[in-house]
Order: sequence, then structure tokens, then C-alpha cells
Amino acid sequence: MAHPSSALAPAPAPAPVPGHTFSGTLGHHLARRLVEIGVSDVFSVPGDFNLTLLDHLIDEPELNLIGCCNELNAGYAADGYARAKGVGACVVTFTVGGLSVLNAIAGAYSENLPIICIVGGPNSNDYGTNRILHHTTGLPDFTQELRCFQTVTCAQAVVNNLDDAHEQIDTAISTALKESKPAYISISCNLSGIPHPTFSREPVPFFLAPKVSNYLGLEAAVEATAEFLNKAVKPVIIGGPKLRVAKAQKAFIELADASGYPIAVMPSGKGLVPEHHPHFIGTYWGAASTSFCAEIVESADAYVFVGPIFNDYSSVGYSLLIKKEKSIIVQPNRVTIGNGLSLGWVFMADFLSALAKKLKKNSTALENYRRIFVPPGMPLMREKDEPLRVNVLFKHIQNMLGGDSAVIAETGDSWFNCQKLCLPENCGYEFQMQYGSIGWSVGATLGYAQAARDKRVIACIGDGSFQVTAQDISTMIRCGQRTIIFLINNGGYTIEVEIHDGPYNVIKNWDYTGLVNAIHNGEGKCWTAKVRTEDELTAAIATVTGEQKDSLCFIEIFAHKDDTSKELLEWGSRVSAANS
Ligand code: TPP
Repeated sequence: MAHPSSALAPAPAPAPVPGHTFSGTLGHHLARRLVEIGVSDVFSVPGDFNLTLLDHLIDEPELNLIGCCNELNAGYAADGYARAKGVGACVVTFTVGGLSVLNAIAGAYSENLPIICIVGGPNSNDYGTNRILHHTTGLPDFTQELRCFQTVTCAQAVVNNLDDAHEQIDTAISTALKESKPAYISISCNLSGIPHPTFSREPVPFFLAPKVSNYLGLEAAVEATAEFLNKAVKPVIIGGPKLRVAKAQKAFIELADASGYPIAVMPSGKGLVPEHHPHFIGTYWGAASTSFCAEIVESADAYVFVGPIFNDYSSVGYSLLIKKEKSIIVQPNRVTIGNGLSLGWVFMADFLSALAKKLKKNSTALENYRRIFVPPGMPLMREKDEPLRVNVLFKHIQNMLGGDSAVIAETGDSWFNCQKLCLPENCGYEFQMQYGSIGWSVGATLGYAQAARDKRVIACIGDGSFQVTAQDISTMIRCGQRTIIFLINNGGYTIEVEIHDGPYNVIKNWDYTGLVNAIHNGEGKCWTAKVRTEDELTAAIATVTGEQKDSLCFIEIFAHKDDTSKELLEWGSRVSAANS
């Protein structure tokens, strides 16, 4: 039986404050704030708790509301968008939507991406009552969704009254921007359209105070590091994923140029270190590194890791041959020198720029690298009509890349194959290495392509991952995107096969192009092809870059189930050992 109080009509919404005819509304304020921080596209799924709010977002001329097929993809799209534009936003409905988007928000948290995750919440008059609401687990407790979000967001605002709504919204948004993490904002479904004097028609702009290093700590860290590095014979610098959150890419180059040291990138930092830089020596990923890169890093007598995350994957099952006492670890707000000094409130960009001015030039390691380096070979010549090999596919993808492209690599062997692509200047690169949630790339591609309209996205997605989130190809077509998707159909979860095999790693084969054609259904521009040989691949690439250059292009590649990268084999066996 329904709780008796559920039969009661909700109390009327608070009346507008008299004498404030120019007051804005909460919905208008939120819409303007999103525009102000750089969001032009909001990814959403409607539900009765958020409909009025969506009306206000649509009313904002500088916002474009993009309806997604499900909340998980809306969250992934906001993640991809934030990677290209610095911040993203999604809007979902209470609990059924909130819990569905949660995994995407957790992913964004792990990758340090500010996403404003807005949930249409219960009527403000229902708070404090014993009512049971639909779309919940049937308990008169409205905090379940909030509690789930607490561990995957840096700020939570439950807006169920207008008096402090302005403050709550602004605090949540500015905390997300400052901390580069997602924020959760729940807006009571009856409040969006009500004017309130705290909301002016044009909100006063945010001011986010710049972070300034503790001068004394900065000086001490630079002095100690310069002394340490100026004694080294063969130092190297390795960039990691936190270069993004620290906004220190320019300072990283300053240091590379001034010091003369070779520069490498951690796998999770790919795309953040320029690969056309003359000092670039490749990816440092232990046994799965670019050849000659691990040898140079591991034989160095000092290494500067800038923004690293050492997890079981990036350390190849904790098998990196590096020593703490030879390392300088530079994190976004802390520097640690060998086994000794560790100084906080020292910001990465300030530190790298100041260090660049103190280091003696040393090109010994770079010269050694150039002396011994042998460029990688080409894939074996094919037999006539031989089935397409994955290494041949990636040779062709390499040739497609330019400064106006961006690569999105899904979790799976695409991690390893894409990692080996040499990125030309300005070519974007994204993957989700810390969280590694399969299916991420479909939503992220949607969001990234929407934010970076000047780039053509090339997404490499395994069949297993695609099965998780395929629906939002629909939204890509609806948005007129011209992404090229390479779907690698190898019939299974190959990366898992190489860690630990079993019958659970074989997946049901789908007609993937048939699925995409059905989604296309004659509306919008979409082109698909099945590719089994190199000749078919060459023809497909000519079409997608020629007559179908403005279409969403989906190329299904048939690959042998055991056609893996060499790096996956190496990495898989070490990760497997670490797991057992
Ligand atoms: N569920 C989620 C949401 N994320 C995960 N990372 C996993 C399960 C475990 N997992 C990691 S990779 C993978 C699975 C199941 C298989 C990926 O298969 P596919 O996309 O076909 O790529 P391939 O390994 O064949 O290159």
C-alpha cells in the first residue's frame, strides 16, 4: 500500500518575491553559468524531475541541449567534451538517471575532468515528508543518490530552496573548476522557473583566484632539484597524465628545451607531451615501452616524472625498473626529491618554469639515444588476398593523422595499438587509462567531436566495448558529426584473453554495420563498410576522406581473434602475474 502521505498534493511553490520583477530564475542562472564557464552543449536524458529545468536550458540561446540514448553515454559525452573544452555538463533525472550516470562520473573523477552533473530532484515540498517517490528504491529517503555521488564528485549541492540556491550552485561549479573534478547539483523539480532576487538577469561573472605557489617552498624545491639534476650525467624527463590538470604543458616544454634532456611520456599521458618535439623518445611503459625508450629511462641516473600516476597498469604489473632515490616527482601541487625533501603548495607550472632557468644544459642522454636508436620496422608484406592484419590497419591509420585529427582509443588492444601511433603536431589523443571502463569511447567520441568541431575524430573501438554503448552512434548522426569509427571485430575480449583466458571472453558476434545502418535509418549522413583485406581498407579510407568526408563513417574491421599487439602480450602476462 502506498504511504498515506503520498496521496497529498505537494504544497504550492513559493510565490515570486514582490518588487523584483527583474529577478532571474534558478533555471536561467544555471544556464548562464554553464555558458560562462565554456559549456555550449549539454548532454541529457529527460525525466519528469528535470523537464522544467530542461525548458530553461533550451531557452538559453547559447546552449545546445543534446539528447542521448542513455545516461551513461550522456556522462561519457560530458567527459569527452571536457577533454576538448576544459569542462562538460550533463543533466539527468532523479535516481534512475542519477545512478545510471554514476559510472561515467566516477570515470571523470579518476581522470580529473570537471563535469557539472545536474540531476532534476524531488519537489522541494517533499523534503522532510515521509513520501515515497517514483524512480527511487521505494524508501522515503532522498539521500541515496546524493550518498552515491559523494565519493565520485568534489562538491555536492542539493538545491531545495531558493534562498541559498545561488550560493550552492556557484560553490559547486567553482569547486569543480578549481579541483578539476566532477560536481553534483540536484535541483528540485519545482524551483527552476521561479524568480528570486538572488538571481540577476546577467549573473556577475565568476572570479577564480589563480593558484600561487608558496614562494619559499618553490625556491627551496628548485634549488634542491637543480643541485640534484646538475650532478646527473644522463637525466631524462617523463610526462604523465596530471600534466593536464596542472595545465603545465607549456612549462614542460620550456624545461625540455632549456635542459636538453630527452623527453618521454607515460602511457596515460599520451597526447599531453608533443611527439614532434626533437627530444621525444617515446612511451615509457616498462616492458611495453617504445623500443629504446625504456632502456634510456631505466639506465638514466636521474629522472623527472612530471604528473605521473603509477598504477598496476601503467607500471606493467609493478615491474618498472626505476628507483625512488634517482627520481624527482613533480605533482600538480607538490615536488618530491629522491628519498628526501617533499614540498607542498608548489605548483607544477611554476616549478617547471623556474627549474628551466636553473638547469645546466645536458644532452648526453639524448645523444646516446640518437646513437643507438633504430627506427621500428614495417609490418610484413602481405600475401595476395591475405586477411587484413591489425598492424597493417594501424599503418594506414597512422597515415590518416594530421593536426586536424584526434584519436580516441577504447580500452582493449586499441590502447596498445593507438599508443604506438606517432601523433603529428596538434593531433588530439584521448583514452581512459586510469578507470578503463569499456564502452567509454562511444560517448566520449560524441562529446569530444561536439566540442572540437575543427577536428575529425578517429575512434578505435573493440567489438566487446562497442556492445556496451553502441546506441549513441544515433546521437552522433543527429548532431551531424563526421567521426570515423574503426570497429575491430575480433570476436572477443582479447585484452582479457591475454590476462587470463576462459569461455567468458568469447562474445556473440553482431552484424555491426547492419546495426549502425539500422540506427542511421535514412536520417542524416552515415556511411558504413565491412573490411576484410588491405585493398578493401584502402578503398574505404579513400571514401571516408573523399566523398564521405562530411559523414559519420563506420568501418568494421574483421581481425583474427589472436591478432594482438606484441605489447599486449607482454603487458598481459605481467598484469596476470600481478593479479595472481
Ligand atoms: N566492464 C567494464 C565496464 N569495464 C571493464 N574494463 C571491464 C568490464 C573488463 N574489461 C576490460 S577490457 C575488456 C573487458 C571486458 C574487453 C574489451 O574487449 P574489446 O572491446 O572487444 O577489445 P579487445 O580486447 O578485443 O581489443
